[in-house]
Amino acid sequence: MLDALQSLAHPAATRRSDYVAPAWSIPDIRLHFDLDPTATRVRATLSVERTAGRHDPLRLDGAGQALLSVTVDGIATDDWRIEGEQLVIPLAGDAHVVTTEVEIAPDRNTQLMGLYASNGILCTQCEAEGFRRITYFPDRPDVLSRYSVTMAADKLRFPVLLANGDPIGAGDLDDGRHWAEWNDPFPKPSYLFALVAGDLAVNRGAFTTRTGREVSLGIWVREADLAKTGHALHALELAMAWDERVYGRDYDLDVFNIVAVDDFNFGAMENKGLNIFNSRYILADPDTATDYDYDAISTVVAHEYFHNWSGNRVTCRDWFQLSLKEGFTVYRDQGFSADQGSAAVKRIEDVRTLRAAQFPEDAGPLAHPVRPESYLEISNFYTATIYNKGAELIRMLATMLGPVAFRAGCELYFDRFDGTAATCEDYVACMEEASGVDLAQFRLWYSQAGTPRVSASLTQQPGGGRAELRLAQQVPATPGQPVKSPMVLPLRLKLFAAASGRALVEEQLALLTDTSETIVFDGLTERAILSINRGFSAPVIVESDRTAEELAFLSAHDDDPFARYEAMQQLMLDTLVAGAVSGGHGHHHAVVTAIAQILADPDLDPAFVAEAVLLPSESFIGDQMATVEPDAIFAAREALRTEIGRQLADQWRHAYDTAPPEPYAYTPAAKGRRRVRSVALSYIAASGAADAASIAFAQFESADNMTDRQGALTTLSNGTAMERERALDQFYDRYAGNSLVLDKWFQTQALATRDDTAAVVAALAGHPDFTLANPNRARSLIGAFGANQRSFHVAGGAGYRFLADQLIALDRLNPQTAAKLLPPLGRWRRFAEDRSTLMRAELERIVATPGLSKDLFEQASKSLEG
Ligand code: B3K
Ligand code: ZN
Repeated sequence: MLDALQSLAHPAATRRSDYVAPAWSIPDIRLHFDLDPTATRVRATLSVERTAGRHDPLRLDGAGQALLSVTVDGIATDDWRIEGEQLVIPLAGDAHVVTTEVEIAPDRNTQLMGLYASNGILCTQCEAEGFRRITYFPDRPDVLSRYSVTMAADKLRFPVLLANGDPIGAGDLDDGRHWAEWNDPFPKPSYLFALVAGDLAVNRGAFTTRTGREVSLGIWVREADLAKTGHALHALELAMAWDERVYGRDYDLDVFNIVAVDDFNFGAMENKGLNIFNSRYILADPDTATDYDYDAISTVVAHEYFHNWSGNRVTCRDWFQLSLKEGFTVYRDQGFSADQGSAAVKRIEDVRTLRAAQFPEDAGPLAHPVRPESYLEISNFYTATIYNKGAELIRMLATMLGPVAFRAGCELYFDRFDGTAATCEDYVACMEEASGVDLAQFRLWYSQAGTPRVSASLTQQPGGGRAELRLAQQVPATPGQPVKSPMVLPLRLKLFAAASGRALVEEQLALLTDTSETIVFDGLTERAILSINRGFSAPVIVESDRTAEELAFLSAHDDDPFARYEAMQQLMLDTLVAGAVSGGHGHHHAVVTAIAQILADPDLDPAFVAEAVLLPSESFIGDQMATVEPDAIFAAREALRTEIGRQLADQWRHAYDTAPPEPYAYTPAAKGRRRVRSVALSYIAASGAADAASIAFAQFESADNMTDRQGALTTLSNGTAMERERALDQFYDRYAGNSLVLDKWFQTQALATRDDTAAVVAALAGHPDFTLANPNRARSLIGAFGANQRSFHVAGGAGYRFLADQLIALDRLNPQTAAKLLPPLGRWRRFAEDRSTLMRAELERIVATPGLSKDLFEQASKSLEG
């Protein structure tokens, strides 16, 4: 008992350097489930084989289950012991058959890891370490086994029984129960195991692979939701074809099933042949899902499908290699989504996500390399660094190697490591071998945390002529990594002529490998303007000395859409930071002019326009400041929004009216028009126009789709007009009982830019529809509030107390989800003392809470130290 308490107080770290290959392999496992929500019996029969030269006993991980029996080679034994979370069985020979029987209670599983119940559906989540909550097994990704699964359940309550692989048989039993058998021929680690039992309806599709395999596709949901599955099914078919075409990867089983459940800790899970999804990434119709939701569904469906190769066929040796599958798969889903619409807008969105989620992580107490060195709880490492920065690493490889060598490297990797558990190093080595490019320095991207800062300064002789570009890099210190080496930074750059706007130096790829380097451009005939890190070719922060006039030029003339967007953002940021620091107006005029130019450019894609005219978020502005001043940032941003709204009042009206409501269609063009309208509406409101609320309310009432309805609701909910309450009430009544849409109702209010948002959020936590038991709902209120910089940091610390109270309560139910919501409190060092003291006190209160999970303990204690 004492041991257990001590280990809770100081959970032990797992270190990458401690990796030891498994002592036993488990070529085959047979599982039998007697399913029942209150008491499920699981019998696991393992064929175990000793690794040559090893003498260890068999160690099986297990947690939260009652062990009923152990047999070895068919004979019951009590020659076993429990050590911590392991069942240890001494075995004399080199090969045995070990059977355990356990009992678990899915309906009491609030962590949503292992086998649990979601609205009457029994389902599983095993990544990373959930399988040990189902049965005793070496729950590590480098033990690959062939799974054969039988299950029995009440036929009325659970008419559909699914597992990984192919269906083998099914039948009735005497007592109102029935059974099914599934077989997965591909050896897989335990984290990819899945099972579902429930009353589900299916939307079926079919896909024929290039090699002629007929694959039956199925999207399984509650009967009432069947009409909302068409978009996901279509996305799946597109993703299957794309992976064949772009990566040469075919699907390998006869069935591919997806099940949607309402209670899910994250987006979705790539279990072999049986993906399980958070219903928000499957269900869509125009009345309930926004364009953003539709896009996210395509992306997540594609992502999980792509894992069939990058993750399942080639898996990870240990969890430190997580980015091997996640970074690569994000890169693959980004490519897929870019191919479905505007690649430029997709790139802008991806960079915005990186800057919103990953840059702050890399600059804060939880910073870690893309391949971490240690963890207390692996669930805490499903981060923006592993996923999004990891994807940027793959993108840099593709940029540096070029498309042909990159594709050859991917094929080499898939072929060489098919059916095995690989490492990030294996991937890089394949890229090196296929391209002949030396990637020694590139490997630092896997081991060094922190976002590199690049300073770029172009000096030129007056009137044109020779120009020198001085580049210097600095990688900041991060927790545990005080000193860094220079990295290789692939920077796409181009020079434009200031007067004529023509290209002075065509785009080139510069590799910055030293701390500082100078690139010389001779014989330039005009004054040059620098366009750098085009396409965001390296995930770095560029600090350049370009003037407002030069940025305005690039925002109007750069031929790389990302660079154009970026110049605009920089211009806005400079203005906003200056405004937040001094209260002044900075370059308001330059920003307004640049926006006017974008609005007047008839050749631009509306979706790009909508992105380009959006101001940087409050938190991103804060990231640029030595000390974050939430109120000053908010004030500066509102002042600029008002100015843009007023000075361009006619243009916004024009943009709003020339894209009049049209019958809903989910096409890139219609999506772009909706996006522009919603931005225009928000600027009309920002201008203080007297009729803004009535325009928004009219849009709210007449909209035939959720994008327009929610756009109007957002505008109203940020304001104080009486239409706000009417719209919120109508929205609530209309969607009562639709939990995904009610999440939007909570989220919109938690993100509102009103003075009373902190109080509104606290009251909403007591709303009858609020529950911490459903992760989507918890995120929609608590997660959104943590992202609302000004309201979360309301003077006096009410926001901090609220978050800490909620996290402590949530931790008792669902540690993984609680830990994910902690980071806003961890940024305390970035704030002035009045706030940082209060934030730290809440972190200390969390750490001191008795019975805290490893998950929340790790995040909170590291946030205090880092
Ligand atoms: N691989 C899963 C994530 C599992 C998270 C576990 N804490 C989904 C995905 O990234 O595709
Ligand atoms: Zn993934």
